[in-house]
Amino acid sequence: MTVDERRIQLDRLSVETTRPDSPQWGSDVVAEMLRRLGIEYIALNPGASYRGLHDSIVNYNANQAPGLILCNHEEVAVGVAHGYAKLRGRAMAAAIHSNVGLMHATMAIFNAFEDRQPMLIVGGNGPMDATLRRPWIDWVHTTHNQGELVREFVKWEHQPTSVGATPEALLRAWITAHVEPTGPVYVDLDAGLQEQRLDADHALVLPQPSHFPIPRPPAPADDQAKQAARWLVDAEFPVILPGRIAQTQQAWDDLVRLAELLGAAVLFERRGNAAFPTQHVLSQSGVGSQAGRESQEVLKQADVVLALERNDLAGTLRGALAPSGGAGRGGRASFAWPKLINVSLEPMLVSSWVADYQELAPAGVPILATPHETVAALLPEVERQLADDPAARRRAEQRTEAHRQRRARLETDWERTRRDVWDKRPVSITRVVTELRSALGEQHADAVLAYMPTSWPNGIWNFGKPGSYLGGDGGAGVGAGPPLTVGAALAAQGSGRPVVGVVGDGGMLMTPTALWTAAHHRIPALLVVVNNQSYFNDEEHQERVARTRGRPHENRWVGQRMAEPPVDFAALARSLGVEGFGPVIEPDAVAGAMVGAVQALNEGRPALVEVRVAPR
Ligand SMILES: Cc1ncc(C[n+]2csc(CCOP(=O)(O)OP(=O)(O)O)c2C)c(N)n1
Ligand SMILES: [Mg+2]
Repeated sequence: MTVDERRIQLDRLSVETTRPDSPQWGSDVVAEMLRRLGIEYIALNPGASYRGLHDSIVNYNANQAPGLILCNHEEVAVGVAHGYAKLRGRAMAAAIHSNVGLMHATMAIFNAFEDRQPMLIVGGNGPMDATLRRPWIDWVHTTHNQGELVREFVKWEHQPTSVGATPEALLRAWITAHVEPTGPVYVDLDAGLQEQRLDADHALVLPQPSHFPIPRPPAPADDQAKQAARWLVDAEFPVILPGRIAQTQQAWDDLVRLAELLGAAVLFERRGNAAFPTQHVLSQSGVGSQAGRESQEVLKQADVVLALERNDLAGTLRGALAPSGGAGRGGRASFAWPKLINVSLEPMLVSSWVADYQELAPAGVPILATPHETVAALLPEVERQLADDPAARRRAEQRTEAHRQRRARLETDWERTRRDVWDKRPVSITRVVTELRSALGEQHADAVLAYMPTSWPNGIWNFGKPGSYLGGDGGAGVGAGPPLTVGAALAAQGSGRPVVGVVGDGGMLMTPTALWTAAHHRIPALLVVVNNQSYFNDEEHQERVARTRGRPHENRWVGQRMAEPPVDFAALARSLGVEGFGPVIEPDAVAGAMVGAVQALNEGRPALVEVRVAPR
């Protein structure tokens, strides 16, 4: 039995409802629009501010298309929608209760915004008509300009002021979420309007979404594609930096072809999704913790860099090329930049609030288009120019040979590291990932890695097809891992692809109830907790500060360690209805736990494995 033979379970109604011919209440109109938009699921934590909509989803739409996915915290609900979008490339919805729910949701909305993932968030508010309010509670849960709470990190927020204006608001929100760069949008629904009875004689005409196709982003300009191709073909040492790229087979194959034509080094980055086979000879860094150093060696040689929606391009180059290694104290060190071709739609989403735009990169060819369309446009140009240039073809072949040799050296290093830590106690993360991979067997090739913890080994887990790694959480908000994994598993339904998230103990403790959602709806997600019993990332910060100040770094664990009392994650999982394995303490016991967990997954059940690991 494989994962795709089981179906995710939605709550089944106790009493069947008969759907009326047309919407009868304000919120029926919203439910009808959600259906017309083809939204599959709506993650929620309930609340009276949208009780009207809740009734319409259940008793008007019969809890189908979209179906409710019940979450125990709004951060989880939005995180699930985020994970779903990362794999599906399309939004689902989240329903969020008034101001209080929205406050819980903010962390996850920020992550989704920073990760440029589409999502439709519907919220409740009011009643805005004070005469309709219940005493006290409706007053504290009424906020004026509620969307201001998230305005700085959604693409659009709006509160329609009549039932008639609501369908277009929802349609505009949906379109806005899906126009590149994609992102979350928030539509706030006045409880008074949701609960307004509609006039039977004045039926609303609802828009047909198919009449409003999503506008496409601009195509790369011809002159820029030609110029970029010229630079790449003429280069001595071109380097490709993929980032967030459409996860289609076409985009994947095109990038492989471009890199092979050029004999260009390709450098992976964990914040971007899998876009190029990490086992390819041209893949010149690992995917793990050493990847930064390996990439820097390569970047030192680059004379032309092609960046494809790469997060923090300037910072990446500064880290490799500036004398101080990047981090400055006022005044930046200068260095010689390579020729930069920067393909990015980010200039269309510059924020006045968060400095996510990073340092400006001096790109001689800045291309405002999607990476996949740009690569598709570059291919015929590069082919044509190479056909006329035998010297350039020879250089590409020589580079490919040099890359092959370096790649073999990297693989030997990775293998040595793996052997060195294999039997270590506490268990190494390298061992955990290797055993997980082995337990997946042939399924590994199809696996979706939905989340990667702070530490990750090189050369063990290859990303070999679109969707094999979904990239970072966007905003580095700890706690994203569990809901992202569950959301990706929801999106993977029917694909036969096993979905795995490997998360830290600190992250797991922030959003453990994502497990209950997985159990309740039978969403087969596998969470592996690499438990170092600490917020270890921050122990490292405290150690550095103490050393800089000449103070005892041995105290770095104070206010960081979580060993007393030890958290039993397998028991936590079981209490939430998920099969729990562990805590695994002995290196030789890791394999058995992984095999058990993968079996549960293949039988359609979510599972969690806790392994007590060495900090790094
Ligand atoms: C919401 C949020 N709170 C705090 C932080 C600061 N922070 C960054 S990493 C980290 C530790 C995370 O612990 P864990 O998930 O166990 O990973 P480890 O560092 O131990 O590998 C913390 C607290 C953050 N990035 N986001
Ligand atoms: Mg930890």
